[in-house]
Amino acid sequence: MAEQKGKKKDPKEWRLEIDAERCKGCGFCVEFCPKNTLEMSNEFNSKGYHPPKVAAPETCTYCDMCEMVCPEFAIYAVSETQKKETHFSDEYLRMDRMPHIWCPGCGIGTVVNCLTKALEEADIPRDKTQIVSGIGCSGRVAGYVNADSYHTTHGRAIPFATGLALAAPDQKVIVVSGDGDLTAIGGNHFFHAARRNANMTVICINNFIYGMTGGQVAPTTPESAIAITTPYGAFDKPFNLPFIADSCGAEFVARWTTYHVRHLQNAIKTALQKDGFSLVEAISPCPTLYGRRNKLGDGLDLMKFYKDKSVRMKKKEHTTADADISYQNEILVGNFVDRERPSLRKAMDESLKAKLGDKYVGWPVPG
Ligand SMILES: Cc1ncc(C[n+]2csc(CCOP(=O)(O)OP(=O)(O)O)c2C)c(N)n1
Ligand code: SF4
Ligand code: SF4
Repeated sequence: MAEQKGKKKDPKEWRLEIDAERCKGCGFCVEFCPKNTLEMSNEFNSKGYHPPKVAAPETCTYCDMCEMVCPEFAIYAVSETQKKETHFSDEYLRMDRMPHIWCPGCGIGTVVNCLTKALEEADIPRDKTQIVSGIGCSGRVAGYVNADSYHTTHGRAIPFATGLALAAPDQKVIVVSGDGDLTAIGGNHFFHAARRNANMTVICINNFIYGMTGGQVAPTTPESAIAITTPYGAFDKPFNLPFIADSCGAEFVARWTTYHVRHLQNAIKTALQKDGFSLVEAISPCPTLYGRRNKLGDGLDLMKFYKDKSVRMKKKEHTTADADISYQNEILVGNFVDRERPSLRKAMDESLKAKLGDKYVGWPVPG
């Protein structure tokens, strides 16, 4: 990928490529193109979806918005002079496993784009990247990333990642998992990893529901939302994940939605540059089990909702305590916390070195 970073792209050198067979017709690219370059075609691909088409190529500024937002990695800019022939995520993913399992209009693929772009921009090579996931639709991310990746047991991504980060300090350990996996069965681990400032970046894909198992209520389901286990509406107060991570002492805490692809990518990049515990919550559509059951429309409708209802955090006005989410109300987004404190590994090394002196053998272990 020899493309020059940060330079405005010359439209004469670039064109858009659409892989119609990869497309599941979600319409994200058409809706979120700032230049109205794209429109949905009337053609069907072999799976029965309508892919987009480039209706007005002369309007395209090659801003990459469509490439970032497309959860199927199906639309991308190419340039012979800039030697870019594939989607930017191709390098980081096991493309032989595509199409992925995620439903049309699911936001998980969009979060994956933000992660791969952040890895590229943070200059973290694939052989220094460790991806750990738990179980769930979001938990399947580990299987698609073309790096060392681990699909662990339900709720146990964080303890697995803690061991990995302590044993291999030269690696960047990244947990990508769902809100149910991380904060219900895995909740205890989540608090303690933040408290201990364990060396990892956690990306929590929060779709407000247990997706993979059929739409049961989760600790993040907003009050009154319908889930299969709360047919008259959820009645528990949901977790405010940024507030929990902040209170436990995380070094970096952010929340964005899959509509905010640039901010999400930048937040992940900042998180990756932290040594200790960082949390990026990515609010993401689950049209199949949250959207449909609550009659909120498809993935595109949920994305439009994020666009309309997201409120940027203002440092002077808001803290993470204001980041509660209630049903169909405003969603506070932003980079909430950025602080420095010794990571788990540093604290452990310093404490043991002070107690044991030369008897303490740190990493790398000689021989
Ligand atoms: C010990 C155990 N309990 C329950 C399950 C069933 N299970 C698998 S995924 C899942 C929920 C996943 O929800 P979430 O983490 O929100 O991810 P999503 O599917 O929404 O991305 C559950 C309950 C399991 N696999 N193992
Ligand atoms: S690159 Fe940007 S301007 Fe061009 S079609 Fe995609 S979103 Fe629109
Ligand atoms: S069930 Fe929901 S979270 Fe799972 S792939 Fe489908 S839309 Fe995505």
